[in-house]
Amino acid sequence: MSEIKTHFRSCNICEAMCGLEIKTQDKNVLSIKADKKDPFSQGHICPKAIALQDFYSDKDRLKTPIRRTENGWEDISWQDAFTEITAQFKRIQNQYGKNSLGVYLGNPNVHNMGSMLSLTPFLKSLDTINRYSSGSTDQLSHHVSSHYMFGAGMLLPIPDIDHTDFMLIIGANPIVSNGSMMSAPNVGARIKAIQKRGGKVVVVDPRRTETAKKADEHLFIRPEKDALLLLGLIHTVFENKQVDLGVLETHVKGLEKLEPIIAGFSPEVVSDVVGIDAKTIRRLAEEMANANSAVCYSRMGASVQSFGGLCQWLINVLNIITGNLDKKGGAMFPEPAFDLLANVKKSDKGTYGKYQSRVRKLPYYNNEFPVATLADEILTPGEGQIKAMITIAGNPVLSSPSGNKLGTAFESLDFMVAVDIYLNETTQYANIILPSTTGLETSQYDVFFNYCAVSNTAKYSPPVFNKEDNQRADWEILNELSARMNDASEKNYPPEVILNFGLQHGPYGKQGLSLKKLQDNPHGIDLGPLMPNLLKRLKTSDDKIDLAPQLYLDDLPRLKATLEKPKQDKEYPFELISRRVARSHNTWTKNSRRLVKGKNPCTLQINPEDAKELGIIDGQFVTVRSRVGQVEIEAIVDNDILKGVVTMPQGWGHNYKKTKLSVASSQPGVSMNDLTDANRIDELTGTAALNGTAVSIIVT
Ligand SMILES: Nc1nc2c(c(=O)[nH]1)N[C@H]1C(S)=C(S)[C@@H](COP(=O)(O)OP(=O)(O)OC[C@H]3O[C@@H](n4cnc5c(=O)[nH]c(N)nc54)[C@H](O)[C@@H]3O)O[C@H]1N2
Ligand SMILES: Nc1nc2c(c(=O)[nH]1)N[C@H]1C(S)=C(S)[C@@H](COP(=O)(O)OP(=O)(O)OC[C@H]3O[C@@H](n4cnc5c(=O)[nH]c(N)nc54)[C@H](O)[C@@H]3O)O[C@H]1N2
Ligand code: SF4
Ligand SMILES: [Mo]
Repeated sequence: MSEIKTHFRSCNICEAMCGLEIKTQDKNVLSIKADKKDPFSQGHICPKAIALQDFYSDKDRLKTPIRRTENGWEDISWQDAFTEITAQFKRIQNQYGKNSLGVYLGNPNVHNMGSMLSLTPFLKSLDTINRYSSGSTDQLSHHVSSHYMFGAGMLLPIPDIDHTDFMLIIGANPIVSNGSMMSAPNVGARIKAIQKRGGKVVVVDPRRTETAKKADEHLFIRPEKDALLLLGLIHTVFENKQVDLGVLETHVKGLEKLEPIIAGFSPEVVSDVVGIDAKTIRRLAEEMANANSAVCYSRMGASVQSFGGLCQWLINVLNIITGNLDKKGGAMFPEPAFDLLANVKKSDKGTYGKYQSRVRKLPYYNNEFPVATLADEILTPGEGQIKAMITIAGNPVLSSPSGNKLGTAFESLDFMVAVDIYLNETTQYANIILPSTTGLETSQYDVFFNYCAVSNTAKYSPPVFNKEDNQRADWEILNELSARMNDASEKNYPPEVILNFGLQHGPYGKQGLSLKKLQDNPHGIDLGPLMPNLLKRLKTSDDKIDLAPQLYLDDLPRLKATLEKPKQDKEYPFELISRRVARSHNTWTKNSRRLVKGKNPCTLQINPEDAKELGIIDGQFVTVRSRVGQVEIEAIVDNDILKGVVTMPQGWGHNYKKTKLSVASSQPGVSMNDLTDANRIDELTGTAALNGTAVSIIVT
């Protein structure tokens, strides 16, 4: 036995980036605990962190490339795998055109420094416009509003939760999710601190969530009505003559366009449809406008629904007109040490709206098409049809709308590759799977989520365990594929080289920040609280913040139409929304026995009045049916969910026979994305409308 070693690193499962203290001996993990000296997480971790050990030692995890044959999967060498993949991609692109190759990037890419720093040249080497990612089931509408209002999709306004006096949380459950587009370990303590300093937290959600229970006030809202609520709030601020742009006064344009358009959305007009009375909407607007500092913050419930684009715009508008943008305690802009905006030019329109998708004419934002139309692009014949795919760290068969149908589409491809750690619901359709190192075997600096962080810090984590000779990191796989697609002998730079260059040339480079400095400070370095900085960082060509970009104004009639009293949908009378649970992360963590032990949380929550009307008792199995599919699931009768709404967790459905997930498949649950409809999208941004699916409940 050799000596016991202590390692410090950031957890890279979710965006909270918690500092971990990991003790190892030889190839074994002895313990994973919170690193109390991490300046960002200050001793917080959640139950998922210990699963890093389980992923490391998971016997189901793939370690060598495998190829699907008529007799099942066989091991192949890395060389043979790379040779076959590039030959097939080139053959298909020669025969059917460059865009016949599609690529889907999943969420773990964003939590992986190597991938983040290798993807741009890799995607270029594929030379296809057919790019897709989990972004269009997630935060896309945030980037779109940042792009149109501030000039760059990565200028993301983040709630200054540690200094605010009033926090309005719409459609987010950070106590469980640990914050999203708000990297903030220990949200519970931060909410308590708001209350302790005399502030107030209000949660707006169709479910009385774990976060709502810690807040000062919870307001039930009907699904997908948040944009109307926001207009009611903005209307009130105008009517009360409380518009106050603060220091941004001379840098804001479009205010005059707002007043006339909000005229039709008074609290009295929207109240019935939203499900919150007009008096409360008025009070909320007043509380926000009167607070010393205030911030409206929203996430999945307000972005991944039919009006996600409008919601993110209106939230920015509300924060701006109450004087809370780029202000302490309001919505602020983190300034990360590795600067992704360094090369973004002012007036750079990027690829926003540059193309439309072939089949459904959906917009191309953030260099990609919406995943809601990926199956159409694979299944619809004609020039530009996708014939080959590569998925990288993604499981869209479980994560995207009508996911099971996307599986059928993958099955019809000429050739498919997956870069992944498991043989799972998506990768089962691949011809070749390239397994990468993961978690404790990788180095990490968070290139993306420092843009969402509630304070500025920097931390580098070397791998805890060296990879085995035959293993490859994601970035090595991507760089090898790029070189071969380009017929080049030179490879891209390794991530550490790019990171070091970026740190030295970034905003803290002059103060001596470098990779070496981070290596010398293994707990991470505190770079200070969020500071007002928008005016020096704005990327709009006229240096103005655009309060009323035309594309949002053009989308308002679609919202206005929903004010007509919605007819009761007799066939599908319930609205299905998603929820997250504490001991799971999206679709891929359920092969950890420690995370899934106990009662399966994949249940349908239904309001007691609805249950009574349908004759459903707690624990009974029911069929949930939507226009596109159906699942059987255990019903839990629960007062925390609004009448007429039902909720189930996202990320389940490990019931496919051809996967290799022995733990996950022993407790499979069902996939809510067999119910969500790829044709339901936010028409403005193309984001999937995963919340608000019309369903019926059938007692079996
Ligand atoms: N109904 C509904 N659907 C949703 C959501 C919802 O709220 N409701 N949420 C959406 C959101 S926010 C997101 S982000 C998406 C996520 O959508 P996806 O990104 O498609 O799904 P993940 O579960 O993150 O899949 C991650 C994949 O990466 C693999 N993997 C894990 N670690 C590594 C690694 O280190 N390297 C490599 N190469 N592979 C790895 C896993 O095995 C898995 O196959 O789901 C979305 N889908
Ligand atoms: N434990 C755990 N943590 C995670 C993840 C995980 O899978 N598990 N996934 C991570 C990822 S990838 C992400 S993107 C984040 C997401 O982080 P969050 O957005 O904070 O998490 P969700 O649970 O999706 O919260 C969405 C909330 O919106 C509500 N909602 C649904 N529809 C509507 C609506 O129409 N209007 C309103 N106002 N509310 C609505 C739901 O009831 C739910 O409470 O979580 C991250 N953290
Ligand atoms: S909150 Fe997120 S980053 Fe922190 S320990 Fe849990 S999974 Fe890891
Ligand atoms: Mo996400």
